[in-house]
Amino acid sequence: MRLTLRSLLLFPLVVLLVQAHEQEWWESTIFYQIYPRSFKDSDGDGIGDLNGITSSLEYLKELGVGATWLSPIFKSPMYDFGYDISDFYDIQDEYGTMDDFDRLIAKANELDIKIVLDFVPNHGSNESVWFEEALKGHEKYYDYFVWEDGVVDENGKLNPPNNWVSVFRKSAWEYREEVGKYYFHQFVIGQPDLNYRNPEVVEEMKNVIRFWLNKGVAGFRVDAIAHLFEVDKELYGGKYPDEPLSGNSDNPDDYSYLNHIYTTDQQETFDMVYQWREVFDEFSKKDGLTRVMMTEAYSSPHVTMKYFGDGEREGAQMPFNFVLISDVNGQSSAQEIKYALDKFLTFKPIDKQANWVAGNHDNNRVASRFSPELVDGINMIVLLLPGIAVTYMGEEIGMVDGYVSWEDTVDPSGCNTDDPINYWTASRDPERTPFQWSADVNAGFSTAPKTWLPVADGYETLNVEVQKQAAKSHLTVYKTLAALRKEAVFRHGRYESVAFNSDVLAFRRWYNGENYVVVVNFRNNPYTINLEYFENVTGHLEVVESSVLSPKKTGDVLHADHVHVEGNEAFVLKVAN
Ligand SMILES: *[C@@H]1O[C@H](CO)[C@@H](O)[C@H](O)[C@H]1NC(C)=O
Ligand SMILES: *[C@@H]1O[C@H](CO)[C@@H](O)[C@H](O)[C@H]1NC(C)=O
Ligand SMILES: [Ca+2]
Ligand SMILES: [Ca+2]
Repeated sequence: MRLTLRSLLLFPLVVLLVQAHEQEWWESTIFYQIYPRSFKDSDGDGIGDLNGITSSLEYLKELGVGATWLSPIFKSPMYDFGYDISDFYDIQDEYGTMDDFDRLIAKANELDIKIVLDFVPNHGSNESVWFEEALKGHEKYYDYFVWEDGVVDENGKLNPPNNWVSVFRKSAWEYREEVGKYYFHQFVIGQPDLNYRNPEVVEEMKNVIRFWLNKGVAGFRVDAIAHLFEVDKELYGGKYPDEPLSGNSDNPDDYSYLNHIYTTDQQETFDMVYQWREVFDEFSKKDGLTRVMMTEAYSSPHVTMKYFGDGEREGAQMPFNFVLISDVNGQSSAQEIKYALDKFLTFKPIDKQANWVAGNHDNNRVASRFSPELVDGINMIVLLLPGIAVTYMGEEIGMVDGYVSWEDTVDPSGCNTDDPINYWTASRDPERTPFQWSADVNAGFSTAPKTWLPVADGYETLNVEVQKQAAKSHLTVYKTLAALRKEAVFRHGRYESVAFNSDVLAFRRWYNGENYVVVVNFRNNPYTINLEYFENVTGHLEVVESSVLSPKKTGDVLHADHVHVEGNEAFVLKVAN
């Protein structure tokens, strides 16, 4: 029997109806991250906006994506491009109006695409009403922030309260004459930390969650969660203690200079996540739709797993699994990649779902961190491993990091290096360049004379339109994978993997007699491998999909005992039996 893709797609549906347990919407979908500033500009000011997103939702539907999470769209002076929120209950003008937002939700509902927003609980903005009122001595709002007295040295000079350093370098304390105190900011100066030891802050931020859930959002991605609580200074005589030196840097301005034992991963943070989950569940109980929480923390597996819950209380459904970003890159061997992939699966609670994230607005793009040839291979891993897939916009077409000159650099993480030569190692602008829709001016992103960040070189050939028309492209491969992962074998099937050598990784998914093998070669060396290593993988294997440069075509038949793998090739095989 010659298996066609169509029969592959239809047959397991029958099995699914008979055997599979119900999965909720979020368990089997792809979450597509949109960085709104760079996705689609509807009014020609060079900045992406809500109407741009609304008009592009059909594209997400075509991709096979069921949910999108949007980086912040709230009112902000933009010192950290929207992660410094001055009004948590309103939309930033340049992104649109509340009516635009309501239209976005309506259109998304029509297309059955869930909208997830970014919740930025750790800090507000120094240009918010809350902070302005605090500076005026309004007690309620003064207590919304974290204040501390400075330390006067022997020369009579006022210094910050302690050695704490901002993630974006230099002291995490900023003096305000109005109140004669320093406020604490884990990120930029414009992002004063909120004081979670104040119950009014806790309630206010729960109200923020309620406000947007009431507007119809399906959940939140929670920003910078590890930084939520600082140590309780009452345990240290009422003064925040210095953090110990890490030995990893000689420069006291560097974040890596200290071990952040008092400003990250505090126990109270997990409790707050569980409290937020209770708020989510208030809504789920009302209408039966589960609201999803994803938490952003680049932590050890032990710490990451605490976000799921503590066995009694539930937390986030998706503590982000960043191994493909933080543990491996284009230099990694197949063994190291296997080790990284196994990590989350090994540590996660047995009844929870894994999730896979290979890119986001804070990290270099897959094509740049690995290589352009590996884009399809990484997408196969993200979309076909057990668990939830997360795709950063542009990874489906293999966008590369854009070149952004020092003069054009706007990301505070780049600017704060004060280093016109090496700024690019810290800047996040390269992965935030405008989405590449077409070969038109500004890659079809905007009609403006100048866009907020320059469009990446090469967009004339690397864009959605070109890849849609191509017989085979990253985009067509991605769509096949997105369809494939809807099958029972990828939703419910078991998983095993092996590094055949330092370059080639293969994994198998199987369920109810269905049997698939995915092979990724991370180097430009060809091999012949024997896939009979895997139990029940024998005889004929049919090619279901292969990477763009692969000579293998869908429908080609291979023999399990000698499968030739080209350099940098990746493919999905189905055991034909
Ligand atoms: C807020 O902080 C930013 C730095 O992040 C600074 O440039 C700006 O002047 C501050 N605004 C006020 C009103 O203090
Ligand atoms: C191999 O196939 C047999 C027969 O279909 C099945 O009973 C067994 O569970 C399979 N084993 C694995 C590891 O897939
Ligand atoms: Ca715009
Ligand atoms: Ca904090």
